Amino acid sequence: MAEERFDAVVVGAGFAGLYALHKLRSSGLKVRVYEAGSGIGGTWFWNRYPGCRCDVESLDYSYSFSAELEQEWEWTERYPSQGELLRYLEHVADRFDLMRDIQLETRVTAARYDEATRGWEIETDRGERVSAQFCIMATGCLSAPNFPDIPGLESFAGDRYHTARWPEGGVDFTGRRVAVIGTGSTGVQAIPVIAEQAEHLVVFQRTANFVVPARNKPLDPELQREVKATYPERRETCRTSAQGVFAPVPQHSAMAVDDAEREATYAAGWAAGGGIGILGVYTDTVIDERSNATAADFVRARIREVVEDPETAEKLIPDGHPIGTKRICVGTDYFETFNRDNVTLVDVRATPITEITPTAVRTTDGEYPVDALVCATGFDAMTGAVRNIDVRGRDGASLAEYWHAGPRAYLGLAAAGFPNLFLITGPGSPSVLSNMVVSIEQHVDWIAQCLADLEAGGFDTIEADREAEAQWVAHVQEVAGMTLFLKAASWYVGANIPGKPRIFMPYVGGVGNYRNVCDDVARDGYRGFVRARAREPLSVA
Ligand code: NA7
Repeated sequence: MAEERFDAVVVGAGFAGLYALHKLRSSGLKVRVYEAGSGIGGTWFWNRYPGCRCDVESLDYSYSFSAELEQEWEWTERYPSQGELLRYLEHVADRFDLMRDIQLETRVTAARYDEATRGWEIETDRGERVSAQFCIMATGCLSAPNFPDIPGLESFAGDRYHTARWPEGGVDFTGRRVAVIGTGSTGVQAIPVIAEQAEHLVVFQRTANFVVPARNKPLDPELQREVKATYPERRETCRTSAQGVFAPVPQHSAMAVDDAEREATYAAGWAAGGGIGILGVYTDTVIDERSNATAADFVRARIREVVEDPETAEKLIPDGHPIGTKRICVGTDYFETFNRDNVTLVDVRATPITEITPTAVRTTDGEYPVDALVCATGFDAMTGAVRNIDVRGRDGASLAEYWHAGPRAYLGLAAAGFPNLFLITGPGSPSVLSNMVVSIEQHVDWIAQCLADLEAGGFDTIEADREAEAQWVAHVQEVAGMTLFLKAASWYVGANIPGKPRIFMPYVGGVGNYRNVCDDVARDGYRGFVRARAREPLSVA
Protein backbone atom coordinates (compact mmCIF):
# COMPACT_ATOMS: atom_id res chain seq x y z
CA MET A 1 0.00 0.00 0.00
CA ALA A 2 1.19 3.48 -0.83
CA GLU A 3 2.16 5.54 2.18
CA GLU A 4 1.19 8.88 0.70
CA ARG A 5 -0.56 10.12 -2.42
CA PHE A 6 0.62 13.00 -4.61
CA ASP A 7 -0.69 14.60 -7.74
CA ALA A 8 2.77 14.32 -9.23
CA VAL A 9 6.07 12.72 -8.34
CA VAL A 10 9.11 14.24 -10.01
CA VAL A 11 12.28 12.18 -10.24
CA GLY A 12 15.40 14.36 -10.01
CA ALA A 13 16.17 17.81 -8.63
CA GLY A 14 18.36 19.32 -11.31
CA PHE A 15 17.37 22.20 -13.58
CA ALA A 16 14.36 20.18 -14.82
CA GLY A 17 13.06 18.83 -11.53
CA LEU A 18 13.37 22.14 -9.71
CA TYR A 19 11.39 24.01 -12.32
CA ALA A 20 8.83 21.19 -12.60
CA LEU A 21 8.24 21.40 -8.86
CA HIS A 22 7.85 25.16 -8.91
CA LYS A 23 5.57 25.17 -11.93
CA LEU A 24 3.30 22.30 -10.90
CA ARG A 25 3.05 23.51 -7.34
CA SER A 26 2.09 26.95 -8.65
CA SER A 27 -0.79 25.25 -10.49
CA GLY A 28 -2.01 23.91 -7.16
CA LEU A 29 -0.71 20.36 -7.41
CA LYS A 30 0.69 18.37 -4.54
CA VAL A 31 4.18 17.41 -5.67
CA ARG A 32 7.04 15.37 -4.25
CA VAL A 33 10.55 15.42 -5.75
CA TYR A 34 12.95 12.57 -5.10
CA GLU A 35 16.65 13.22 -5.58
CA ALA A 36 19.39 10.61 -5.31
CA GLY A 37 22.11 13.14 -4.44
CA SER A 38 22.71 14.59 -1.03
CA GLY A 39 22.03 17.99 -2.55
CA ILE A 40 20.04 19.49 -5.40
CA GLY A 41 21.59 20.50 -8.72
CA GLY A 42 21.68 17.32 -10.82
CA THR A 43 24.47 17.63 -13.37
CA TRP A 44 25.91 20.54 -11.44
CA PHE A 45 25.84 18.65 -8.18
CA TRP A 46 27.62 15.54 -9.42
CA ASN A 47 30.16 16.91 -11.90
CA ARG A 48 32.64 18.61 -9.57
CA TYR A 49 35.75 17.63 -11.45
CA PRO A 50 38.49 20.24 -11.90
CA GLY A 51 37.69 22.72 -14.66
CA CYS A 52 33.98 21.80 -14.86
CA ARG A 53 32.08 24.56 -16.58
CA CYS A 54 29.05 24.88 -18.81
CA ASP A 55 29.78 25.51 -22.49
CA VAL A 56 26.65 27.61 -22.95
CA GLU A 57 27.01 31.21 -21.81
CA SER A 58 25.63 32.02 -18.36
CA LEU A 59 23.29 34.80 -19.52
CA ASP A 60 21.42 32.23 -21.62
CA TYR A 61 21.98 29.09 -19.53
CA SER A 62 19.57 30.28 -16.85
CA TYR A 63 15.87 30.18 -16.08
CA SER A 64 13.59 32.66 -17.80
CA PHE A 65 10.40 31.90 -15.87
CA SER A 66 10.89 34.64 -13.29
CA ALA A 67 11.78 38.18 -14.28
CA GLU A 68 12.76 38.92 -10.67
CA LEU A 69 15.17 36.01 -10.58
CA GLU A 70 16.61 37.08 -13.90
CA GLN A 71 17.23 40.57 -12.61
CA GLU A 72 18.57 39.79 -9.16
CA TRP A 73 21.07 37.05 -10.02
CA GLU A 74 24.50 38.36 -11.03
CA TRP A 75 26.64 36.07 -13.15
CA THR A 76 30.36 36.56 -12.76
CA GLU A 77 31.80 34.83 -15.83
CA ARG A 78 30.99 34.40 -19.49
CA TYR A 79 30.67 30.63 -19.00
CA PRO A 80 29.39 29.58 -15.58
CA SER A 81 31.54 27.25 -13.51
CA GLN A 82 30.05 24.22 -11.80
CA GLY A 83 30.29 26.01 -8.44
CA GLU A 84 28.49 29.09 -9.68
CA LEU A 85 25.70 27.02 -11.27
CA LEU A 86 25.24 25.08 -8.07
CA ARG A 87 25.00 28.31 -6.07
CA TYR A 88 22.47 29.62 -8.59
CA LEU A 89 20.29 26.51 -8.29
CA GLU A 90 20.52 26.62 -4.50
CA HIS A 91 19.43 30.25 -4.65
CA VAL A 92 16.48 29.27 -6.86
CA ALA A 93 15.49 26.53 -4.42
CA ASP A 94 15.60 29.00 -1.53
CA ARG A 95 13.87 31.79 -3.33
CA PHE A 96 10.93 29.62 -4.40
CA ASP A 97 10.86 27.62 -1.20
CA LEU A 98 11.41 24.36 -3.05
CA MET A 99 13.27 22.30 -0.46
CA ARG A 100 10.15 21.46 1.58
CA ASP A 101 8.92 19.21 -1.24
CA ILE A 102 12.28 17.65 -2.15
CA GLN A 103 13.52 14.50 -0.50
CA LEU A 104 17.29 14.13 -0.90
CA GLU A 105 19.40 10.96 -0.77
CA THR A 106 16.50 9.00 -2.14
CA ARG A 107 16.73 7.10 -5.39
CA VAL A 108 13.56 6.06 -7.17
CA THR A 109 13.98 2.38 -7.97
CA ALA A 110 10.62 1.48 -9.49
CA ALA A 111 7.52 3.11 -10.92
CA ARG A 112 4.47 0.99 -11.75
CA TYR A 113 1.29 2.07 -13.47
CA ASP A 114 -1.80 0.92 -11.64
CA GLU A 115 -4.89 0.45 -13.84
CA ALA A 116 -7.19 0.61 -10.84
CA THR A 117 -6.16 4.07 -9.71
CA ARG A 118 -4.94 5.24 -13.12
CA GLY A 119 -1.82 6.45 -11.46
CA TRP A 120 1.72 5.46 -10.53
CA GLU A 121 3.11 3.54 -7.57
CA ILE A 122 6.60 4.73 -6.90
CA GLU A 123 9.23 2.94 -4.85
CA THR A 124 12.48 4.28 -3.50
CA ASP A 125 15.70 2.77 -2.24
CA ARG A 126 14.63 3.78 1.26
CA GLY A 127 11.74 1.35 1.03
CA GLU A 128 9.14 4.05 0.67
CA ARG A 129 6.13 3.54 -1.53
CA VAL A 130 4.00 6.46 -2.64
CA SER A 131 1.41 6.95 -5.34
CA ALA A 132 0.87 9.78 -7.78
CA GLN A 133 -1.43 10.47 -10.67
CA PHE A 134 1.51 11.65 -12.75
CA CYS A 135 5.14 10.60 -12.80
CA ILE A 136 7.64 13.00 -14.28
CA MET A 137 11.13 11.85 -15.16
CA ALA A 138 13.49 14.79 -14.69
CA THR A 139 16.37 12.37 -14.60
CA GLY A 140 18.73 14.18 -16.97
CA CYS A 141 20.24 13.21 -20.31
CA LEU A 142 23.79 12.84 -19.01
CA SER A 143 23.45 11.43 -15.53
CA ALA A 144 24.13 7.69 -15.66
CA PRO A 145 27.95 7.47 -15.65
CA ASN A 146 29.68 5.13 -18.07
CA PHE A 147 32.59 3.20 -16.56
CA PRO A 148 35.00 1.72 -19.10
CA ASP A 149 34.93 -2.02 -19.47
CA ILE A 150 38.68 -2.53 -19.09
CA PRO A 151 40.05 -5.75 -17.59
CA GLY A 152 41.52 -5.19 -14.15
CA LEU A 153 39.88 -1.80 -13.55
CA GLU A 154 38.61 -2.96 -10.17
CA SER A 155 42.06 -4.19 -9.19
CA PHE A 156 43.64 -0.74 -9.37
CA ALA A 157 45.09 -0.05 -5.93
CA GLY A 158 45.47 3.72 -6.26
CA ASP A 159 42.64 6.26 -6.18
CA ARG A 160 40.02 5.82 -8.86
CA TYR A 161 37.57 8.51 -9.90
CA HIS A 162 34.80 9.07 -12.40
CA THR A 163 34.41 12.74 -13.28
CA ALA A 164 30.64 12.54 -12.74
CA ARG A 165 31.10 11.14 -9.22
CA TRP A 166 33.79 13.51 -8.05
CA PRO A 167 34.37 13.79 -4.28
CA GLU A 168 32.75 16.86 -2.73
CA GLY A 169 35.93 18.16 -1.15
CA GLY A 170 37.91 17.93 -4.41
CA VAL A 171 41.13 16.01 -5.01
CA ASP A 172 44.71 17.19 -4.61
CA PHE A 173 46.90 15.65 -7.31
CA THR A 174 50.08 17.42 -6.20
CA GLY A 175 53.10 15.16 -6.54
CA ARG A 176 51.06 12.32 -8.02
CA ARG A 177 51.16 10.46 -11.30
CA VAL A 178 47.70 10.60 -12.83
CA ALA A 179 46.00 8.86 -15.75
CA VAL A 180 42.96 10.36 -17.48
CA ILE A 181 40.95 8.09 -19.76
CA GLY A 182 38.67 10.00 -22.12
CA THR A 183 38.96 13.17 -24.15
CA GLY A 184 35.34 14.31 -24.59
CA SER A 185 34.02 17.62 -23.24
CA THR A 186 34.80 16.54 -19.69
CA GLY A 187 38.35 15.30 -20.31
CA VAL A 188 39.05 18.43 -22.34
CA GLN A 189 38.08 20.61 -19.36
CA ALA A 190 39.78 18.52 -16.68
CA ILE A 191 43.09 17.67 -18.39
CA PRO A 192 44.64 21.18 -18.41
CA VAL A 193 43.77 21.73 -14.74
CA ILE A 194 45.01 18.33 -13.58
CA ALA A 195 48.20 18.79 -15.62
CA GLU A 196 49.02 21.93 -13.66
CA GLN A 197 48.87 20.03 -10.40
CA ALA A 198 50.05 16.51 -11.12
CA GLU A 199 53.66 15.43 -11.14
CA HIS A 200 52.91 13.61 -14.36
CA LEU A 201 49.73 13.16 -16.39
CA VAL A 202 49.12 10.45 -18.97
CA VAL A 203 46.13 11.08 -21.23
CA PHE A 204 44.57 8.02 -22.87
CA GLN A 205 42.76 9.17 -25.99
CA ARG A 206 40.49 6.91 -28.02
CA THR A 207 39.03 9.57 -30.31
CA ALA A 208 40.71 12.88 -31.02
CA ASN A 209 38.13 15.62 -30.71
CA PHE A 210 37.54 19.00 -32.24
CA VAL A 211 38.18 21.49 -29.47
CA VAL A 212 37.63 25.22 -29.77
CA PRO A 213 38.84 27.78 -27.23
CA ALA A 214 36.24 28.98 -24.71
CA ARG A 215 37.87 32.36 -24.10
CA ASN A 216 36.14 32.44 -20.79
CA LYS A 217 36.43 35.76 -18.95
CA PRO A 218 34.80 37.79 -16.22
CA LEU A 219 31.41 38.99 -17.39
CA ASP A 220 31.41 42.64 -18.36
CA PRO A 221 28.95 44.36 -15.96
CA GLU A 222 27.83 46.68 -18.73
CA LEU A 223 26.99 43.73 -20.98
CA GLN A 224 25.09 42.09 -18.14
CA ARG A 225 23.08 45.28 -17.59
CA GLU A 226 22.27 45.52 -21.28
CA VAL A 227 21.14 41.91 -21.45
CA LYS A 228 18.99 42.29 -18.35
CA ALA A 229 17.34 45.34 -19.88
CA THR A 230 16.35 43.34 -22.94
CA TYR A 231 15.81 39.88 -21.48
CA PRO A 232 12.23 39.33 -22.72
CA GLU A 233 13.26 39.81 -26.36
CA ARG A 234 16.49 37.85 -25.90
CA ARG A 235 14.69 34.90 -24.32
CA GLU A 236 12.11 34.91 -27.08
CA THR A 237 14.90 34.77 -29.66
CA CYS A 238 16.39 31.77 -27.86
CA ARG A 239 13.03 29.99 -27.64
CA THR A 240 12.41 30.31 -31.36
CA SER A 241 16.00 29.63 -32.44
CA ALA A 242 17.57 26.40 -33.65
CA GLN A 243 19.61 25.64 -30.53
CA GLY A 244 18.17 27.82 -27.82
CA VAL A 245 21.05 30.26 -27.73
CA PHE A 246 21.30 33.94 -28.63
CA ALA A 247 23.32 34.03 -31.82
CA PRO A 248 23.08 35.47 -35.30
CA VAL A 249 21.18 33.23 -37.71
CA PRO A 250 23.50 32.02 -40.51
CA GLN A 251 22.43 33.19 -43.93
CA HIS A 252 24.31 31.15 -46.50
CA SER A 253 26.35 28.08 -47.27
CA ALA A 254 30.04 27.93 -46.49
CA MET A 255 30.42 27.24 -50.21
CA ALA A 256 28.87 30.55 -51.13
CA VAL A 257 31.94 32.55 -50.10
CA ASP A 258 35.55 32.43 -51.25
CA ASP A 259 38.35 30.84 -49.25
CA ALA A 260 39.68 34.13 -47.89
CA GLU A 261 36.31 35.28 -46.58
CA ARG A 262 35.60 31.90 -45.04
CA GLU A 263 38.99 31.78 -43.36
CA ALA A 264 38.46 35.27 -41.93
CA THR A 265 35.03 34.30 -40.62
CA TYR A 266 36.38 31.21 -38.87
CA ALA A 267 39.33 33.19 -37.51
CA ALA A 268 36.92 35.70 -35.99
CA GLY A 269 34.93 32.83 -34.46
CA TRP A 270 38.09 31.25 -33.08
CA ALA A 271 39.16 34.57 -31.56
CA ALA A 272 35.71 35.14 -30.04
CA GLY A 273 35.65 31.67 -28.45
CA GLY A 274 32.90 29.06 -28.17
CA GLY A 275 31.46 26.65 -30.72
CA ILE A 276 29.07 28.99 -32.50
CA GLY A 277 31.76 30.99 -34.29
CA ILE A 278 32.92 27.81 -36.03
CA LEU A 279 29.78 25.66 -36.32
CA GLY A 280 27.07 28.30 -36.44
CA VAL A 281 28.25 30.74 -39.09
CA TYR A 282 27.07 28.88 -42.17
CA THR A 283 23.76 27.19 -42.85
CA ASP A 284 25.16 23.84 -43.94
CA THR A 285 28.13 23.03 -41.71
CA VAL A 286 26.53 19.85 -40.36
CA ILE A 287 24.66 19.11 -43.58
CA ASP A 288 27.15 19.35 -46.42
CA GLU A 289 30.43 17.43 -46.35
CA ARG A 290 32.39 20.02 -48.29
CA SER A 291 31.20 22.85 -46.06
CA ASN A 292 31.94 20.76 -43.01
CA ALA A 293 35.46 20.04 -44.21
CA THR A 294 36.24 23.76 -44.37
CA ALA A 295 35.45 24.18 -40.67
CA ALA A 296 37.21 20.94 -39.74
CA ASP A 297 40.35 21.89 -41.67
CA PHE A 298 40.41 25.29 -40.02
CA VAL A 299 40.48 23.69 -36.57
CA ARG A 300 43.04 21.08 -37.65
CA ALA A 301 45.35 23.88 -38.79
CA ARG A 302 45.04 25.57 -35.39
CA ILE A 303 45.99 22.33 -33.64
CA ARG A 304 49.12 22.02 -35.78
CA GLU A 305 49.98 25.63 -34.96
CA VAL A 306 49.62 25.19 -31.21
CA VAL A 307 51.12 21.77 -30.58
CA GLU A 308 54.90 21.90 -30.82
CA ASP A 309 55.70 18.21 -31.28
CA PRO A 310 54.45 17.24 -34.78
CA GLU A 311 53.88 13.62 -33.79
CA THR A 312 51.72 14.62 -30.83
CA ALA A 313 49.89 17.14 -33.01
CA GLU A 314 48.98 14.42 -35.52
CA LYS A 315 47.61 12.23 -32.76
CA LEU A 316 45.44 15.13 -31.60
CA ILE A 317 44.05 15.85 -35.08
CA PRO A 318 40.46 14.60 -35.27
CA ASP A 319 39.79 12.36 -38.22
CA GLY A 320 36.95 10.03 -39.06
CA HIS A 321 33.98 12.15 -38.03
CA PRO A 322 32.69 15.45 -39.37
CA ILE A 323 33.15 18.42 -37.06
CA GLY A 324 30.06 19.00 -34.89
CA THR A 325 28.70 15.46 -35.24
CA LYS A 326 30.26 14.51 -31.94
CA ARG A 327 29.64 17.28 -29.42
CA ILE A 328 32.21 20.00 -30.12
CA CYS A 329 34.41 20.50 -27.06
CA VAL A 330 34.99 23.94 -25.64
CA GLY A 331 38.26 24.14 -23.75
CA THR A 332 40.87 26.35 -22.18
CA ASP A 333 44.50 25.67 -23.07
CA TYR A 334 43.62 22.13 -24.08
CA PHE A 335 46.06 21.68 -26.96
CA GLU A 336 48.66 23.87 -25.21
CA THR A 337 48.67 21.34 -22.36
CA PHE A 338 50.33 18.77 -24.60
CA ASN A 339 53.38 21.06 -24.87
CA ARG A 340 54.06 20.54 -21.16
CA ASP A 341 56.94 18.27 -20.10
CA ASN A 342 54.76 16.51 -17.56
CA VAL A 343 52.06 15.41 -20.00
CA THR A 344 52.09 12.28 -22.18
CA LEU A 345 49.48 11.47 -24.80
CA VAL A 346 48.67 7.84 -25.56
CA ASP A 347 46.58 7.05 -28.60
CA VAL A 348 44.66 3.97 -27.54
CA ARG A 349 43.43 3.29 -31.03
CA ALA A 350 47.02 2.68 -32.10
CA THR A 351 48.04 1.02 -28.83
CA PRO A 352 44.91 -0.19 -27.02
CA ILE A 353 44.69 -0.51 -23.25
CA THR A 354 44.94 -4.22 -22.53
CA GLU A 355 44.63 -4.16 -18.78
CA ILE A 356 44.73 -2.11 -15.62
CA THR A 357 46.97 -3.55 -12.95
CA PRO A 358 47.06 -2.48 -9.28
CA THR A 359 49.72 0.10 -10.13
CA ALA A 360 49.54 0.89 -13.84
CA VAL A 361 47.66 1.19 -17.10
CA ARG A 362 49.02 -1.35 -19.54
CA THR A 363 48.75 -0.92 -23.31
CA THR A 364 50.01 -3.03 -26.22
CA ASP A 365 52.99 -0.68 -26.19
CA GLY A 366 54.01 -0.76 -22.55
CA GLU A 367 53.06 0.13 -19.04
CA TYR A 368 52.25 3.52 -17.48
CA PRO A 369 52.60 3.43 -13.68
CA VAL A 370 50.14 5.83 -12.00
CA ASP A 371 48.90 6.70 -8.51
CA ALA A 372 45.46 7.89 -9.55
CA LEU A 373 43.09 6.99 -12.36
CA VAL A 374 40.44 9.40 -13.65
CA CYS A 375 37.68 8.07 -15.88
CA ALA A 376 36.31 10.88 -18.01
CA THR A 377 34.40 8.28 -19.95
CA GLY A 378 31.01 9.91 -20.20
CA PHE A 379 27.50 8.63 -19.77
CA ASP A 380 24.89 6.16 -20.88
CA ALA A 381 23.27 9.19 -22.45
CA MET A 382 19.60 10.04 -22.90
CA THR A 383 18.14 6.69 -21.84
CA GLY A 384 20.48 5.37 -19.12
CA ALA A 385 18.93 7.10 -16.12
CA VAL A 386 15.34 6.19 -17.01
CA ARG A 387 16.24 2.61 -17.89
CA ASN A 388 17.92 2.24 -14.51
CA ILE A 389 14.49 2.61 -12.92
CA ASP A 390 12.13 -0.35 -13.19
CA VAL A 391 9.35 1.48 -15.04
CA ARG A 392 6.27 -0.64 -15.74
CA GLY A 393 3.34 0.64 -17.76
CA ARG A 394 0.10 -1.02 -18.84
CA ASP A 395 -0.01 -4.76 -18.19
CA GLY A 396 3.31 -4.60 -16.39
CA ALA A 397 5.22 -3.82 -19.60
CA SER A 398 8.77 -2.69 -18.91
CA LEU A 399 9.96 0.60 -20.41
CA ALA A 400 13.51 -0.77 -20.67
CA GLU A 401 12.17 -3.66 -22.76
CA TYR A 402 9.92 -1.40 -24.78
CA TRP A 403 13.08 0.50 -25.66
CA HIS A 404 15.22 -2.57 -26.32
CA ALA A 405 15.70 -1.61 -29.99
CA GLY A 406 16.11 2.08 -29.17
CA PRO A 407 14.00 4.64 -27.32
CA ARG A 408 10.47 5.33 -28.56
CA ALA A 409 8.65 8.38 -27.30
CA TYR A 410 6.11 10.70 -28.89
CA LEU A 411 7.73 14.14 -29.12
CA GLY A 412 10.31 12.78 -26.68
CA LEU A 413 7.68 13.50 -24.02
CA ALA A 414 5.71 10.30 -23.49
CA ALA A 415 5.81 6.63 -24.46
CA ALA A 416 2.84 4.60 -25.69
CA GLY A 417 1.66 2.16 -23.03
CA PHE A 418 2.89 4.38 -20.19
CA PRO A 419 -0.04 6.69 -19.36
CA ASN A 420 0.55 9.78 -17.24
CA LEU A 421 4.32 9.39 -17.45
CA PHE A 422 6.32 12.29 -18.85
CA LEU A 423 9.97 12.52 -19.84
CA ILE A 424 11.60 15.92 -19.57
CA THR A 425 14.01 16.38 -22.48
CA GLY A 426 13.49 12.75 -23.41
CA PRO A 427 14.83 11.00 -26.50
CA GLY A 428 13.22 12.45 -29.62
CA SER A 429 13.26 16.01 -28.31
CA PRO A 430 15.97 18.65 -29.01
CA SER A 431 17.46 18.10 -25.55
CA VAL A 432 21.24 17.73 -25.81
CA LEU A 433 21.35 19.53 -29.15
CA SER A 434 20.06 22.64 -27.46
CA ASN A 435 20.53 24.93 -24.53
CA MET A 436 19.12 22.49 -21.97
CA VAL A 437 17.49 25.17 -19.83
CA VAL A 438 15.43 26.46 -22.75
CA SER A 439 14.31 22.94 -23.62
CA ILE A 440 13.57 22.09 -20.00
CA GLU A 441 11.38 25.15 -19.54
CA GLN A 442 9.53 24.38 -22.76
CA HIS A 443 8.80 20.80 -21.68
CA VAL A 444 7.78 21.74 -18.16
CA ASP A 445 5.49 24.52 -19.38
CA TRP A 446 3.92 22.17 -21.92
CA ILE A 447 3.38 19.43 -19.36
CA ALA A 448 1.89 21.87 -16.84
CA GLN A 449 -0.55 23.17 -19.45
CA CYS A 450 -1.36 19.61 -20.46
CA LEU A 451 -2.21 18.65 -16.87
CA ALA A 452 -4.36 21.76 -16.49
CA ASP A 453 -6.19 20.92 -19.72
CA LEU A 454 -6.74 17.34 -18.56
CA GLU A 455 -8.26 18.62 -15.35
CA ALA A 456 -10.43 21.16 -17.16
CA GLY A 457 -11.66 18.50 -19.58
CA GLY A 458 -12.40 16.01 -16.84
CA PHE A 459 -9.78 13.59 -18.16
CA ASP A 460 -7.63 11.61 -15.81
CA THR A 461 -5.19 9.91 -18.15
CA ILE A 462 -3.14 10.87 -21.17
CA GLU A 463 -1.04 8.51 -23.20
CA ALA A 464 0.90 8.65 -26.44
CA ASP A 465 -0.84 6.91 -29.32
CA ARG A 466 1.40 4.15 -30.70
CA GLU A 467 0.97 5.18 -34.32
CA ALA A 468 1.71 8.85 -33.59
CA GLU A 469 4.74 7.77 -31.63
CA ALA A 470 6.01 5.59 -34.49
CA GLN A 471 5.60 8.48 -36.90
CA TRP A 472 7.49 10.84 -34.62
CA VAL A 473 10.34 8.37 -34.10
CA ALA A 474 10.56 7.94 -37.89
CA HIS A 475 10.55 11.71 -38.31
CA VAL A 476 13.41 12.11 -35.81
CA GLN A 477 15.46 9.60 -37.81
CA GLU A 478 14.51 11.15 -41.12
CA VAL A 479 15.64 14.62 -40.07
CA ALA A 480 18.88 13.24 -38.61
CA GLY A 481 19.43 11.44 -41.93
CA MET A 482 19.40 14.80 -43.70
CA THR A 483 22.48 15.82 -41.71
CA LEU A 484 26.00 14.47 -41.20
CA PHE A 485 25.22 13.39 -37.63
CA LEU A 486 24.84 9.74 -38.55
CA LYS A 487 28.44 9.67 -39.80
CA ALA A 488 29.85 9.72 -36.28
CA ALA A 489 29.98 6.94 -33.71
CA SER A 490 28.81 9.32 -31.00
CA TRP A 491 26.87 9.02 -27.78
CA TYR A 492 24.00 10.68 -29.69
CA VAL A 493 23.56 7.27 -31.36
CA GLY A 494 24.52 5.21 -28.32
CA ALA A 495 27.85 4.17 -29.85
CA ASN A 496 29.79 4.73 -26.61
CA ILE A 497 27.96 1.97 -24.75
CA PRO A 498 28.75 -1.59 -25.84
CA GLY A 499 25.55 -3.33 -26.97
CA LYS A 500 23.37 -0.20 -26.94
CA PRO A 501 21.11 -0.01 -30.00
CA ARG A 502 22.37 2.45 -32.58
CA ILE A 503 19.64 5.00 -33.06
CA PHE A 504 19.97 8.75 -33.23
CA MET A 505 18.31 9.97 -30.05
CA PRO A 506 17.99 13.77 -29.94
CA TYR A 507 15.78 15.75 -32.35
CA VAL A 508 17.87 17.79 -34.71
CA GLY A 509 14.97 19.79 -36.19
CA GLY A 510 15.56 22.82 -33.96
CA VAL A 511 14.16 24.18 -30.72
CA GLY A 512 11.83 26.72 -32.35
CA ASN A 513 10.34 24.27 -34.86
CA TYR A 514 9.93 21.65 -32.18
CA ARG A 515 8.15 24.10 -29.87
CA ASN A 516 5.71 24.90 -32.68
CA VAL A 517 4.96 21.21 -33.17
CA CYS A 518 4.30 20.72 -29.44
CA ASP A 519 2.08 23.80 -29.31
CA ASP A 520 0.13 22.68 -32.38
CA VAL A 521 -0.38 19.25 -30.87
CA ALA A 522 -1.82 20.80 -27.71
CA ARG A 523 -3.98 23.27 -29.63
CA ASP A 524 -5.28 20.42 -31.71
CA GLY A 525 -6.75 18.69 -28.67
CA TYR A 526 -3.52 16.81 -27.94
CA ARG A 527 -3.31 15.24 -31.36
CA GLY A 528 -1.50 11.92 -31.20
CA PHE A 529 -2.32 11.42 -27.53
CA VAL A 530 -5.18 9.42 -26.11
CA ARG A 531 -7.02 11.06 -23.22
CA ALA A 532 -9.55 9.22 -21.11
CA ARG A 533 -11.98 9.73 -18.27
CA ALA A 534 -12.35 7.22 -15.50
CA ARG A 535 -14.77 4.40 -16.27
CA GLU A 536 -15.13 5.60 -19.84
CA PRO A 537 -13.80 3.82 -22.89
CA LEU A 538 -10.65 5.35 -24.33
CA SER A 539 -11.18 7.75 -27.20
CA VAL A 540 -8.56 9.01 -29.61
CA ALA A 541 -8.32 12.79 -29.41
P1 NA7 B 1 31.94 11.80 -23.73
O1 NA7 B 1 31.76 12.94 -24.65
O2 NA7 B 1 31.13 10.57 -23.99
O3 NA7 B 1 33.48 11.45 -23.72
C1 NA7 B 1 33.94 10.27 -23.12
C2 NA7 B 1 35.35 10.03 -23.54
O4 NA7 B 1 35.79 8.80 -22.99
C3 NA7 B 1 35.51 9.90 -25.04
O5 NA7 B 1 36.74 10.43 -25.40
C4 NA7 B 1 35.48 8.39 -25.22
O6 NA7 B 1 36.06 7.97 -26.42
C5 NA7 B 1 36.26 7.95 -24.03
N1 NA7 B 1 36.01 6.58 -23.65
C6 NA7 B 1 34.84 6.01 -23.27
N2 NA7 B 1 35.02 4.72 -22.99
C7 NA7 B 1 36.33 4.45 -23.20
C8 NA7 B 1 37.12 3.29 -23.08
N3 NA7 B 1 36.59 2.13 -22.71
N4 NA7 B 1 38.43 3.39 -23.39
C9 NA7 B 1 38.97 4.55 -23.77
N5 NA7 B 1 38.27 5.69 -23.90
C10 NA7 B 1 36.96 5.63 -23.62
O7 NA7 B 1 31.62 12.22 -22.23
P2 NA7 B 1 31.96 13.59 -21.49
O8 NA7 B 1 31.69 13.41 -20.06
O9 NA7 B 1 33.28 14.09 -21.89
O10 NA7 B 1 30.92 14.59 -22.10
C11 NA7 B 1 29.55 14.26 -22.15
C12 NA7 B 1 28.75 15.47 -22.45
O11 NA7 B 1 28.63 16.27 -21.27
C13 NA7 B 1 29.32 16.42 -23.43
O12 NA7 B 1 29.14 16.06 -24.75
C14 NA7 B 1 28.62 17.72 -23.10
O13 NA7 B 1 27.34 17.71 -23.69
C15 NA7 B 1 28.49 17.64 -21.63
P3 NA7 B 1 35.16 7.83 -27.78
O14 NA7 B 1 34.91 9.24 -28.23
O15 NA7 B 1 33.87 7.14 -27.35
O16 NA7 B 1 35.97 7.04 -28.68
